[in-house]
Amino acid sequence: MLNPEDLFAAFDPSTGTIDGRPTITRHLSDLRGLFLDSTAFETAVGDKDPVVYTVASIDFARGEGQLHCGLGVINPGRVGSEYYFTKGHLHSWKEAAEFYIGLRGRGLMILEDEKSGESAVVDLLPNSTVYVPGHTAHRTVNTGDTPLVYIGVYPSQAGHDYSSIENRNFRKVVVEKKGAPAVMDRTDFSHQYQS
Ligand code: PAN
Ligand code: ZN
Repeated sequence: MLNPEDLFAAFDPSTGTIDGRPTITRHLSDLRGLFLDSTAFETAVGDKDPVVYTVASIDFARGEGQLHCGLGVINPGRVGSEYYFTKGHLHSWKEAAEFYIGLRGRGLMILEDEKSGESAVVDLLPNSTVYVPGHTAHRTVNTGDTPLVYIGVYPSQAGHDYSSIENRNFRKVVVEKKGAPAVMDRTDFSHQYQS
């Protein structure tokens, strides 16, 4: 059925909402265990447990060949020197690729091949796209001082597998160094925070 009311969706990049569609909110406490500095993390969670990001989604059509999309907004912020980021995931249907489209702010995507472990860190900027191939874990990082706003478009059957990332995390971290974002290997950092 080509019902214009179903096919059209208005979104607001300043609120991160899509009219009539659900939004999920991730607070800092939802990201426990993923940041390098657990002491800085607990201090930052504090009483207020700030919102790190929201995702509004359109999942109107389901089934083979159908698409879903998410409007993501990551607030600016850091835990210690590490910039705010999304949980990160693989798609449950491993073959599922995804297009990210940058709308506002500036950030990076950390991509990691699930088999080889090869990493790539790619700019996510307004008026640009990032292609996430299948079998690739992906995390989005806000390296700016304004909200990072983007859309992700993916097969309706993709699904989200968070558990492998929660267990092993990404090999690359994005930290502030002398006022600018720097991409480092996690292994170069983790020893600093082991008690
Ligand atoms: C995106 C992500 C969004 C939030 O819509 O779901 O950036 O990241 P997490 O799902 O890792 O919390 C996407 O990649 N969908 O497949
Ligand atoms: Zn995805």
